[in-house]
Amino acid sequence: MPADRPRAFSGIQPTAGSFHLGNYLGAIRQYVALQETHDAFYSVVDLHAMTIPQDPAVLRANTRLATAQLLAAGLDPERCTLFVQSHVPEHAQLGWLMNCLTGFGEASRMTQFKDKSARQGAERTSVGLFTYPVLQVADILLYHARHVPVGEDQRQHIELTRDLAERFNARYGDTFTVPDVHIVKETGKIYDLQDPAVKMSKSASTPKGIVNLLDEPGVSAKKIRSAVTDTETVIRFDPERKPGVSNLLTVYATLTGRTVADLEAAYEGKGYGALKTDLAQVVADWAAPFRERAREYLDDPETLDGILAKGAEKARTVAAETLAAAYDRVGLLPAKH
Ligand code: AQP
Repeated sequence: MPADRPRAFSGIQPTAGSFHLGNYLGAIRQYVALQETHDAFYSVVDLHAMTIPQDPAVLRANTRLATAQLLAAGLDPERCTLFVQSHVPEHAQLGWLMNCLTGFGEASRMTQFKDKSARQGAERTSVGLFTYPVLQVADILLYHARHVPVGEDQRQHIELTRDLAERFNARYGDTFTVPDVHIVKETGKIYDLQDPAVKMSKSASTPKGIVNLLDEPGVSAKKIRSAVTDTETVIRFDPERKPGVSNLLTVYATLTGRTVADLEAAYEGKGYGALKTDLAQVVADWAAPFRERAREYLDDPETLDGILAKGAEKARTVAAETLAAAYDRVGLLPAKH
């Protein structure tokens, strides 16, 4: 990988039996694109997954499952560095330094934490969930990432990353790269099929509102056909007035490479039923080879683990150097070996 390429970093949690369309269109598609232009590091962030209770066997299985899906979606271990977060202990180590640099009030303003903790109640919310954005800061800064491909829901966390990088640099001298968020406007927020006012989300959506990439085609088709639209009949992109139809058009356009204008013209005079039936087919056609490739990786855990071992080794080389510099800057006495 040429050294003059800018770095990219992003992480994705192994917290479900499948990624959903929001994860794919909002984030993973961008991971695949950036591996061509960037020195890209992508992590299955299992430490983040632990911010909510996990069954150990399920977490282990989901970590392989997440990796298999990333590869199936087009990540190429020859073009990017793919690894599991807990295999690189520097993440937790730099996370501690970042915790000590973050204000309590600052962390309390993270809207994702506020939403999730309000849903769960304070007693069931872990301190880990509270500090998770700070660990995410460490994830990004360890690799001197210039660009961080994420969905819109992560924008505030990348802002926090920028603030902490600047604060550290101002206090201790230039150490970290201040990253830019990389959000694709059209797909940065894919909406729940049943409630197009909110994002598609594994923890908040009802099963009918979320399209899982590994679902059987019949299951996804049924969900798409029962997507909430509006009382008009015109197929027009208008996120304000027609959020449901606009969301379907976004998914359709992105998966096929057609423009929204082209789709509007093609469906002129046709009803929502036709749009939904065709979109169900588009999703099924995309998902069939994806599921097949993911299955092949899952059937070969040795290859999968080998890819992760190589990825962790590459990631550690970079992470260890950054952590050592940060430790030195803040005045931690180096251990003598
Ligand atoms: N609906 C979405 N539209 C666009 N992008 C999305 N992402 C998530 N939902 C959407 C992006 O997917 C990446 C991985 O996210 P994560 O592993 O942190 O999972 P998440 O954000 O926790 O995903 P969920 O489904 O939304 O989970 P919950 O319900 O737990 O919050 C991120 O880049 C994210 O922006």
